[in-house]
Amino acid sequence: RNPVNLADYRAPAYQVEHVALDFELAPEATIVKARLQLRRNAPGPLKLDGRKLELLSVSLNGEPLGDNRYTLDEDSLTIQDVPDQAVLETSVRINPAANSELSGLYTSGSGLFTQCEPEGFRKVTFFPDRPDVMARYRVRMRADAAKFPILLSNGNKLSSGVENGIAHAEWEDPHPKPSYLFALVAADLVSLKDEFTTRSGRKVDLGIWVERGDEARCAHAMGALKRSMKWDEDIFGLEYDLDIFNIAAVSDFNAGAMENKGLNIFNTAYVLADANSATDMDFQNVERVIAHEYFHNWTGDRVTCRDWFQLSLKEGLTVFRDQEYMSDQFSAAVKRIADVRLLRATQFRDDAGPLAHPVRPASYLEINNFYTTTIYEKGAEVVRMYRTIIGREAFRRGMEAYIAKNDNAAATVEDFWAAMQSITDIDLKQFMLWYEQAGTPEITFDESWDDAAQTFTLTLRQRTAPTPGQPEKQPLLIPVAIGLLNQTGEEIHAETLLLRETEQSFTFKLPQKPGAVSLFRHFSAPVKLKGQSRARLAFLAAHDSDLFNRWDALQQYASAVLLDSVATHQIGQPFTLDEGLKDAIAATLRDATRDPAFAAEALILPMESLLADDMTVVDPDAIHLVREAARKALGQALSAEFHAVYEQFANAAPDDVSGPAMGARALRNAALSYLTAAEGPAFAAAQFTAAGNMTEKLAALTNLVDEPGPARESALHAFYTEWEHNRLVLDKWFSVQARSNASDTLTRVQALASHAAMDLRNPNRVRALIGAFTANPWKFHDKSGAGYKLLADFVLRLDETNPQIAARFVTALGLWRRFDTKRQGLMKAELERILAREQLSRNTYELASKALA
Ligand code: B3K
Ligand code: ZN
Repeated sequence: RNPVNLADYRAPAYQVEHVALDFELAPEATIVKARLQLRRNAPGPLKLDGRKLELLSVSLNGEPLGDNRYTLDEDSLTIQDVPDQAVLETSVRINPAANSELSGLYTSGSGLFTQCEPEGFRKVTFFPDRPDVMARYRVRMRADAAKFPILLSNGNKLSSGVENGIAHAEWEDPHPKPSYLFALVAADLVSLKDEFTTRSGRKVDLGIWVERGDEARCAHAMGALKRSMKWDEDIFGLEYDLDIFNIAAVSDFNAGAMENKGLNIFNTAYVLADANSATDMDFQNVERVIAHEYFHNWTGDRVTCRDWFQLSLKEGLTVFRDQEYMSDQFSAAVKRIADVRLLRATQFRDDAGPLAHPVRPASYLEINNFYTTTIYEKGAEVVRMYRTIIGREAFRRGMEAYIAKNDNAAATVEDFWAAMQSITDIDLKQFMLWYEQAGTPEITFDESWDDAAQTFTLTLRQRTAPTPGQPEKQPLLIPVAIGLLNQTGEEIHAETLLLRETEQSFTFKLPQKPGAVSLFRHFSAPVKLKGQSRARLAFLAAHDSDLFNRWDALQQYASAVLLDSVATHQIGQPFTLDEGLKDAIAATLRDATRDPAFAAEALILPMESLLADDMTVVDPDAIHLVREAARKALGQALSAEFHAVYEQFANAAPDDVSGPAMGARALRNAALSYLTAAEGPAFAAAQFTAAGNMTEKLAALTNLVDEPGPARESALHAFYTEWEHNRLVLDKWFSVQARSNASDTLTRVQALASHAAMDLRNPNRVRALIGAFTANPWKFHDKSGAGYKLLADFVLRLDETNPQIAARFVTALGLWRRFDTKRQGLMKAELERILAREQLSRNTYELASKALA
C-alpha cells in the first residue's frame, strides 16, 4: 500500500478542454459514453483513472484502439503515443445498484445520484480524475420516464422532454471545472421553486428537489439559500454566475452535502426541516450547510484545489465563511462558543493522538480519511487568524486578490497566503507553519508590574508537543487578542499582540496596575492556554466584557473543580459541590434574561470527553459519576432558580425558529437537565407530553432515557409509533438511546444494531446508532470492553460495503494510549482484530494501522 506524497506532485500530461458525456441510465446497467478533447500539458503518456468500469470500446481521433494499444488495470487506462491534440472516446458499463460505497453513480431509493468528491468520477467513466484537470462539460441523459422523470446535471439546461416513454435531457456547464464537481440526478422528484435576482440583475431560478411529500419541509432551506446568496454579495462582493441553482436531496449519502457546480446534492438531513420534526439544532444545521455549499461556488468551484493536499484551501476557507454567515444571522458570541466547543472536542483531541496531521498533510493512503476537523475547523481558524492579524479591511482586499488571481484555476495554500501577504506590510512568512505543523500549541504566561515605571509586562511562551512524523516544532506566528481589566473588571486596554518567538515579552505603560488580563479573546488562535489561576478564572467569568472569554473562563473553572472531584473520587472520598461553581451558575441564571442563548451555553458543564483530555490516565467512570453528581448537586442547590428560569422562558411559540425563540428553548432545556438530575423524570415526562415541537420533545426524551422503567419505555414507544415513517426522526430515536446513561445502554445498542429499521446502506442510520454510541464515553469505554467489540464488529461489517464510513469509526479506538492498561489492551486487541481481516479497505487499513503505530 503506497502513500501519495505532496512532494511527488506532477502536472497532468494532458488537459481536457471539453468533455461530452452520454448516459443511458438504468439501475443495474448504465452505459456511459465519453468524448474527451485533449491537449498536451506536460510530458508523459495519457493516463486515465477508472475503477469498476467495464470497458466496451475506446477510440482515438476516430480510430478504434485494439487492446495492444493501451494498458488496463484495476485503477487506470494508459495510452502511449497520444498526439498533443486528440479526441478520445470511450464507452463503459457500470452497475449503480451494486454501488454500496455511495461514491460514483449509485442508487438511493428509486433514484440515481452521484457523489464524485474526491475520487468518485473515476467510477463513472475513464478520466484524469484529479482536481487540476478542469474541463467544460456537456451532459446528455436518457432514462425510463416512468421511473426517472427528472434528469439534472450541472450548469444550464439546453433541452429536455419525453419520447416513447424515454425521458431525455441535455445540460451544459459553461464554467470549466474539475471532475469531482460533476453531478447527475435521475429520479422521481418534485421541487420547491423560487428565484433570486443578483445585484447585477441576473435572474436565477432556484429549485430544491425532494421526494414527493417532502416539499413542505423545504421552506427553511430555500430561505437559507436566498439569504446566503445575498450575504456573499454584501460581504464578499461575490455573485452567483449561472441562471439555475438546483439542490437535490438524497437519503443515502456519505457526507452532509456536496457543492457540485449549479447542482448541489444534499443529505436529506440538511434540507428537510419543519418545527414538528426538526430540532432548533437541525434548523441551524440546514442553514449552515446550505450556506456552506453555496459559498463553495466561489471558494471551491470557481477557485478550486490543485491537488487533495490543498483540501483545506477550499474547506477551511468555506467553513470560515459559513461561520461568519451564521454569526451574522444569530448571536456572534454564541456561535463562536459552539464552534470552539466543537474544535476542542474533536480537533484538539485528534491533534493530540496518533492520527494528528497538519492542515495541509504531506502524505496520505486514502484521501477520504482526510475530511477531518483539522482540515475543516482548524483550517477555518487559520483563515480567521489572517483576518485577526492583518485586520478586517485588509482581509477583505486579500480575498478579492485571491479570487481575482486564481479564478477558473486550481490553486494551492501558497496562493492564498500570497494574496494575503500582497496587501499587508506585516511579514507573514512564518504563518505558513500553521499549514505544515500538526499539534495544538500550548501557551503559558507570566505577568509583572513595575510600580516605579508604571509598566505592566506580559511574557508569553509557546510550545507544541511532538506529533507523528514531527518530533521538532518551530514557533508559530500567533495572534493574541488581549484585554487588560482594572480591579473592578473595566477594560483599560485592548490590543492584538503578535507572538512570534518561543518566549516573548510585551510591555504596556498603564495608569494603574491591571486587575486581570483576558487572553485570547474571542479565541483569537487555536491554542491551549494553561496556568490561569482559579481566582482569575472566577473573576473573568463574572466580569470579562469579551463574552467568549467570559464563557470560557467558567468552562475552565468548572473543568478544574470537576477534575479535582475526580481525584477525590478516585481516593474514595465523597463528592462536594464547589461554592465558586455554584455561585457562577447562580450568576448565570440571574443574568439569563440578558442573553438566554448565551446563558444556555454557559450552563452546560464541560463535556466528559473534554475532562478526559485533561487527565493523564482517563478514568471514564469517575468522570461520569462526578459530572452527574455536580449536575445533581447544582440542580438541588439552585432548585428555585432553575424552576424560575424553566417557567419564565416557556412562551416561545413552538414554530418560531428565530434566534430569541431558539435561545429561550435552549435555556429551558438546559434547566430541564438540572431539574431532572435533581428531582427525577417528572418534569421531563410532562414536557414530553406537552411538547409543541421536536426541540422540546427530543430534549424531554433525552432526559427520560437515562432511567430504565415504564416512563422511558412508554416515551420511546410513543415516539417510535409516531415517527416510524420519517427516516430523519427515526435516526433521533436510535441516537437518543445510544447516548443514554442508563445501565442497560450496551445491550440496547446491541439490540438496535439488528433492529428491523437498522439499515447498513444508510450512513445517517449507522451514524445515528454507532456514531452516537462512540460519543457516549462512559458506555463506549465500559471496562468489560463490550463497547469496543461492538464498534469493531460494525467496522468489519461496514468495511465490506462502505469503507469510507467504516474507517471513520476506527478513530474512536485511536485514543487507547490515554487509558488504563486494561482498557488499552482491550482497545488494541480490537484494532488488531480489524487489521487481521484480509481484504481490509485502504480506508480502514490506514486509520487502524496509524492508530496502533
Ligand atoms: N466537499 C464535500 C465533502 C465531500 C466528502 C467526501 N468524502 C462537502 C463539503 O465540505 O462541502
Ligand atoms: Zn465544504
